[in-house]
Amino acid sequence: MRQYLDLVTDVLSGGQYKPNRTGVDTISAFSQHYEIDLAEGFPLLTTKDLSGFRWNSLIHEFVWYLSGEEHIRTLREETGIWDAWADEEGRLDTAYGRFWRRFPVPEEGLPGEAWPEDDHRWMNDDERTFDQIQYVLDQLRENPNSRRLVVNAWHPANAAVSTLPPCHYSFVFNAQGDRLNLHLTQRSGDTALGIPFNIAAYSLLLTAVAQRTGFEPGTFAHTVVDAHVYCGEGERGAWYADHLSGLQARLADVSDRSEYLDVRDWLVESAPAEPDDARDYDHVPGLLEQCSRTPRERPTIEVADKPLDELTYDDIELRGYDPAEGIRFAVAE
Ligand code: THF
Repeated sequence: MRQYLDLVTDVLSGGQYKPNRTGVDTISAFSQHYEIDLAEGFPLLTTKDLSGFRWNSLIHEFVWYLSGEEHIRTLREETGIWDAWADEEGRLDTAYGRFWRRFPVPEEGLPGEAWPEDDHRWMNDDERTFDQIQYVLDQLRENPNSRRLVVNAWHPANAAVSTLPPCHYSFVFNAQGDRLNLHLTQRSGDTALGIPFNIAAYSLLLTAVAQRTGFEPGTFAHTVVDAHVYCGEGERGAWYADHLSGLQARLADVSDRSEYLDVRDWLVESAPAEPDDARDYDHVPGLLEQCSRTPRERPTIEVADKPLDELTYDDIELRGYDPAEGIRFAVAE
């Protein structure tokens, strides 16, 4: 997919060196945006292999989002990708589904303020919470031209105290003719690891919601406010502070994909070794290799015809996926 490789090269070519809370430094760029037409196939990257254990993580994460759970006790039996941010009991502040399906509603508002009663159709039983996904599904059937089909995972008070507030925190469905589109806003995006997962998960959500409301899956649009590439810890990360302009001059001279490999080789020879050989916290070499690869034809996806809430791992089938080799990147915590 051209859009993803363009994002990678835009961040590397136009980004700035930026240390952050994780201790793994980044090359970071502001306000990146792209659009992917799902009519051209399902946007699972073909320039690296996301099948096997990665697909397993991705689909179980998707099912977990829809579950509305505020913990990862079920998810962590299938994948470890969220373990670092949960406590021992599996509780997690970044529980997307908790906010998608059970967004907290005040007990009572100020005089004149409108809030739903306990028995309102989108209020959950036995708690003052609101089901944003059910609201969207019902509105798309009853009022498809609505411009209020927003699902919001950002709760300001929770975000202020959370260990990791939601990264992809708000999305909007928008129907145009028989096509249903989705626009996702993300405050912070790990270009190598998280973004390929996010593209796939929200494209799957758009496909599943469109299928259930009588639309064709349309465009997935993605805005990433801080799009970054992790570039290593310690001396390795700090090396980029002084050498980013050299890297960017070399990237500006690339005229053919294969030359990204020359830039990678220069980098691997010039930069100090990573402190821990077992960890690939510097994502730049792997991403340069990925940029040297030509995107292949997109796969397609089949979602079983059953209610959204009943979907399980086995209900999502990927067809015709022929990716290049996988690439290892270590996740910064
Ligand atoms: N923190 C950082 N630094 N990057 C992220 O992508 C990220 N997330 C979530 C929360 N914090 C984050 C967690 N999601 C992988 C993928 C998604 C994650 C975390 C980690 C990951 O390591 N993917 C491997 C496969 C690992 C596996 O399947 O076990 C890969 O190669 O893709 C972004 O939402």
